[in-house]
Amino acid sequence: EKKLLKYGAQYEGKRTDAAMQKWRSNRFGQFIHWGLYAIPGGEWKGKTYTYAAEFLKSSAHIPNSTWDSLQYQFNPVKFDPKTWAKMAKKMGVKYMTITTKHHEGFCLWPTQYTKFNIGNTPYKKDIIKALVDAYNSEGIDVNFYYSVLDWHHPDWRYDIKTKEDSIAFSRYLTFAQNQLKELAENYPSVKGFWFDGTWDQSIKKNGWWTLQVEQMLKSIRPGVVVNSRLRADDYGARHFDSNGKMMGDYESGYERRLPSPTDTQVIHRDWEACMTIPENQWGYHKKWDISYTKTPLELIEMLVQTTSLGGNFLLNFGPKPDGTIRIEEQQIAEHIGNWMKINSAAIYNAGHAKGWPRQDWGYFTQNETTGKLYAVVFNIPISGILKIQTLEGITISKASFLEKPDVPITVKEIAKKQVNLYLPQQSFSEPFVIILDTINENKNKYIDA
Ligand code: H79
Repeated sequence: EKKLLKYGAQYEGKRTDAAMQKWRSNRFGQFIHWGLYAIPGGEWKGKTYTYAAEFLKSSAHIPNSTWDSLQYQFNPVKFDPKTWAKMAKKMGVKYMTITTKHHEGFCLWPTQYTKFNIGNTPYKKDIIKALVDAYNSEGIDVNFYYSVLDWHHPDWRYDIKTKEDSIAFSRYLTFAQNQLKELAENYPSVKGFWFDGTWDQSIKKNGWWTLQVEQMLKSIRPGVVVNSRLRADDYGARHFDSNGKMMGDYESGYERRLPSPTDTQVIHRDWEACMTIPENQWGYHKKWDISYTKTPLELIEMLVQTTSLGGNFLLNFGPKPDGTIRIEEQQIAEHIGNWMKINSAAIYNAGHAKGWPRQDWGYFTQNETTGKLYAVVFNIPISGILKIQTLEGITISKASFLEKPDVPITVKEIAKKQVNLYLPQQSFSEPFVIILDTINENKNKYIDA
């Protein structure tokens, strides 16, 4: 039965306002994890730690005082925000999400609420402002990642077991709320907030605070988009409230994994998957090869699969302590960008192709405004014949390559709801897009009648 909730979902279904439509049409974003953890880069006292580099403080049991003194070494003298923004633009992302503060508690902006911030490093300058300005100049939206979990702040608690915990943690919640208000007020073009580190009992017991923060951000910046990970309800249910309704504006539970290509649940809501190139490294790790690293074509397929299921794909980069982006990440970005330059029509403002079944050769995406249908092909049969399973009453009138509209593709209906596309004899080195023109006989019949 339905529970009466004070702090549950605030609305049902997808948001339809312009800000949310922009967020959705972006589809491809760049995640950036940058903080003090970039300095040791997964190594401490000559030892390599293979777990996530941004967790080194925890993995190597480094005391606060030692870790916090990294602040006095943070000096990215080669940091040029314009270079980052240009690389992101070329890669084809429409938004970027930056760690304003990760679990370590170090703030990349000169916050007035803790001294543990960029203003008290040799570098001094506001990195968040530099990135917002540079990315916005390239037409890229900027969102703020904020870890509620904070290893530095003395008032952070994992659970509330005593009166003292409760007093300390309420001071912490005020601190975090002040910081978030400061971010929303000082960076007026911010388009979204991406919360993390909200899984502990202390937050689950304070669901009221998560709703208050969401409402505060939306009152300062109307239209701002907030992820489900922030939220907990009256009973400590997270992401989805105790009545099963999603909280926040989009589901953000897909971390280093995607929903299955046949998942029919996710298409009914907005969602985003965040992905690492290595197995599990978000911050910079000196050693690139301690785990499998995904290839550009694998990442492109993830982007397409995500788009085909109506989600956004947020691909992570971990810049070096000197302010540059490692060569391996630059090369991957370049490859993806070359692909996007040709094929992005199948990505931006595209989503789930309504009603179309999953196909062996790849994925359908569909433009959310025009309804135009794109077949993104990853697996070509040796026969050179793409078998398309169509829908009742839908005829494919024409098929053409997005990149080379003049190269003909023969279309033949071979049986009910089965169409063959005959590809030209040529080899392909990259996934490619075919635009399908369709005639909806159902619709025509309806109009005639
Ligand atoms: O910022 C990146 C990582 O550093 C961060 N999230 C991405 C975006 C991250 N923090 N923690 N983790 C990833 C892994 C933590 C997993 C656990 Fe749990 C937290 C295990 C137990 C508590 C969450 C809640 C997963 C299982 C239960």
